[in-house]
Amino acid sequence: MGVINATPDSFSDGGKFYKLNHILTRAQGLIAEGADILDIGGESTRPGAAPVPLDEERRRVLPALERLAGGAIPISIDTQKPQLMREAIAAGASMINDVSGFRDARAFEAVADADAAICIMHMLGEPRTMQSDPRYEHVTRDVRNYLAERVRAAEAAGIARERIVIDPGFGFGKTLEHNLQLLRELRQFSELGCAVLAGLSRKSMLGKITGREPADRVHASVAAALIAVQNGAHIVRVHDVAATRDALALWQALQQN
Ligand code: HH2
Repeated sequence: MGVINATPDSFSDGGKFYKLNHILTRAQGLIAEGADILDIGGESTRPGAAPVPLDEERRRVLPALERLAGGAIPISIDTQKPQLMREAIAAGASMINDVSGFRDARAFEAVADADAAICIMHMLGEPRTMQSDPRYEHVTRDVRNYLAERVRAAEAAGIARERIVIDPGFGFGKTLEHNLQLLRELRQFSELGCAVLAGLSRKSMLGKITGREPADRVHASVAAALIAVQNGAHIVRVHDVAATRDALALWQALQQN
């Protein structure tokens, strides 16, 4: 899954792909690099980010979605707003990716009648405060229990399990130790019977380990994606598609021979 941040303030690629023509060029580039899905988001979720009003978020993502939907690959829309979820599905989105785990009481309802996939991610608290002293009893068990409960709630709202992707939410209310433990124990999430998505690309945990800035975290990001796939991830959300594909091609070749 290739990332497109249609935002002026994302931590990872800081406003480079904000304008429609930049988004479309970026999309073409990621498709050429071999992305299987594109994830377009109009609201930065970096720690401390300010919320974006519906109108502004809509203006950032819908024109791009309208141009890209029905094209070479499926489009995912990264949003927490039920109204935008509905509009995105009507405009042809194949997946709704909600970093708040469909926390809004109207969120499951907004997607239930469609056949789009949904990605339920775990986040402790909210972006503004999530990195201030996050605590768990046992991070993998706690996040897994949360996701299991959200999957049950989604099914109760009429969303078939085949449509549901789960994501432990690396960096969302987690310390470096929490993130490392989740990566180490990622396979426990596949046991829930849903596809597992992992987003580690350029995140601050990689900065803490390598001492590098987001744009220079490509090598660590590729390693992280490879480890995630080895540990059972079905989808990896990445900024550097070509490099990740090459690493995964080697892993796949090993599986087949
Ligand atoms: N991470 C980010 C945003 N959306 N969605 C899922 N499912 N999983 C993730 O790990 C995830 C996500 C944050 O990364 P990025 O989009 O690069 O930055 P920003 O939120 O600052 O735009």
